[in-house]
Amino acid sequence: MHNLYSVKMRAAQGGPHEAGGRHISGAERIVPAAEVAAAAEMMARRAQEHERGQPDFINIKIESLSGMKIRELTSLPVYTLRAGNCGEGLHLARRVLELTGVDPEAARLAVNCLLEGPAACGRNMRGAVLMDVHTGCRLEADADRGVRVSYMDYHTSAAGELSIKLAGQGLDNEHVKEALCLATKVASITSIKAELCWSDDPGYTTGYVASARLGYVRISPLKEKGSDCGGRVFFIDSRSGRLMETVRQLEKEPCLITALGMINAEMPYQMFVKNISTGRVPDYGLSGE
Ligand code: WAQ
Ligand code: MG
Repeated sequence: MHNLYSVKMRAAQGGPHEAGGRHISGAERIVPAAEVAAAAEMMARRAQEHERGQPDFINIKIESLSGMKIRELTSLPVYTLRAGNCGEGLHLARRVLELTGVDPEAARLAVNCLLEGPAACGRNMRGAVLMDVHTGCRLEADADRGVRVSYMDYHTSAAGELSIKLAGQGLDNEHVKEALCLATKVASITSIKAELCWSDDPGYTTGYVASARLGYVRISPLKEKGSDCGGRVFFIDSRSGRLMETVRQLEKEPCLITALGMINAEMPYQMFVKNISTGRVPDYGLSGE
């Protein structure tokens, strides 16, 4: 795995993001030199066809990763839980966050933060909120931008296999593949205990809670159809004293997914709890279930 390039795209409406433009779309890949041009072309098209609107600013950045150490990861195991409505979905999300060790009050604050729009400017953030796992205090330096996770992708062979496995569950779409990649990188950083996410795309109502202990737990629905509020919260133990290092890893450390975890069929919450308490995942925090 040498001679790899990072290809990134971000698109906005009403000017560049840094000049206050509204975020439309973003994407990134890590590809061999021969695939750089095709990846860039695909991203330009994707930005122009996004359901959030027509961008008037598209930035495509291409960088060589030559000489950089690239971490190889196995994707988190995927679970899917179904809720009767958003309220029930958000309740499930809080329970799963608590199973990962997030303080119940911090879990409540995180859900409210995404419901209200996490950015200080009242819009969605481009990146994620960093929240203390015990106190629910926000730790990110810039509350409008948040922390952007970057430099992650699937190795070509893993990407092909993933599409086939996801298709078996009717899940072979870009939202799932990209979110699983991001969540796998985030969960691999030991100072991060959990993540909560739902999309800002109005048509996409499934969200997830992820952690290294529990896996990638999809919950559907987490928001009403038509709503363009969405975001991500990463829970970090700030007592670890590794805030700056964690942000650097999230933003800069290249990771490639080279192997895949299980893709499970949809299951009821109780079965999920049983599955994780009897599987290879430690039963941390599961007492009383
Ligand atoms: N780093 C940090 N935060 C990000 C990043 C990133 N690279 N990309 C997006 N975000 C934040 C930002 O606040 C967005 O508004 C928000 O997340 C949602 O981004 O299994 O599609 O790309 O069915 O709209 C989850 C469920 C889909 C997938 C998530 O997120 C499934 C999704 P989106
Ligand atoms: Mg989006």
